Amino acid sequence: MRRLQILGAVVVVSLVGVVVFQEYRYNQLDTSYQQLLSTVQSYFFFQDPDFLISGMPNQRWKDEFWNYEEGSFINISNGMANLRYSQLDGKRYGNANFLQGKEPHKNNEYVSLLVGSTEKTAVEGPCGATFYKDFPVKPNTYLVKSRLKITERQWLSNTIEDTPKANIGVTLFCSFQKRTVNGVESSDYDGDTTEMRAVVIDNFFSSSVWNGTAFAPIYYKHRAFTAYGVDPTIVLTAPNQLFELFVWKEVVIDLGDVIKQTFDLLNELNIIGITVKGVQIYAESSGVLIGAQIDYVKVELVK
Ligand SMILES: [Ca+2]
Repeated sequence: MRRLQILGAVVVVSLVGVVVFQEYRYNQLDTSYQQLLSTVQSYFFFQDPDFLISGMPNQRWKDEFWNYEEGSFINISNGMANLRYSQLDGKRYGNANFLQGKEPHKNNEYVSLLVGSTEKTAVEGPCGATFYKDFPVKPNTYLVKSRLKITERQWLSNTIEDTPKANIGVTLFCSFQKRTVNGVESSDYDGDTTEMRAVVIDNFFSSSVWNGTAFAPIYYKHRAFTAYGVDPTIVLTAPNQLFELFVWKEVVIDLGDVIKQTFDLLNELNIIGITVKGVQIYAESSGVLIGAQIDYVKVELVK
């Protein structure tokens, strides 16, 4: 009997030992995986995230309009980016935006994004930063932070769906890598709009809808085809989005989570990687006048 008890105790101790060892091994694996990732993984960073260089376009940001309408403007002065977009008839969307890097389908590039394994070592690189579905970035380690204020928001007209909307945000323009019968193929990012060549990720710092009498915040999380018709657009609102007028707020976007959600929403397309090649910071609307002042839009890598 006593012998059996001793045997039992030995078995239990051994099992606990195995479990503890496995746990240790996984932690070791996790640590070495993270160490490997920290040397191999490249990240993108913005140039002049604090808007210290005035004038438009300047050496860092390019101003653009999508469907320019009267009363819209873009400028950078005194360390602030100012955006105003007015869409009068509610029949389309448009925006006022700042671009850095490369847009799809255009075969043009303004100022390249910074790319590297840390912000300190990042350099201007035309290739962009690639993220793989099977090698996720740890949550809360790779963030976009923007301090901004809504300076104007005014209903102008109803839209076809009677949902006038206004958004302020940052878009990531990405090429993608896909698994096909021939192996892994990269998308022809510069190609025309006859087929899907990019993944567009819209992250809203603020998204609001006119409900007939007042604006209300909305939280988006879906896939659409809004940007170029052929390219899927992932639409996400920041969890701590800004809604109130005239109030400064720092909005935080977890890029690791955004990239994970992007792969989830593209699941059936066999996309295994995305390469961020360009970014756009914008105020967009349909049937609404929207204005914003942005103090900074920076990328933070917490290691
Ligand atoms: Ca600033």
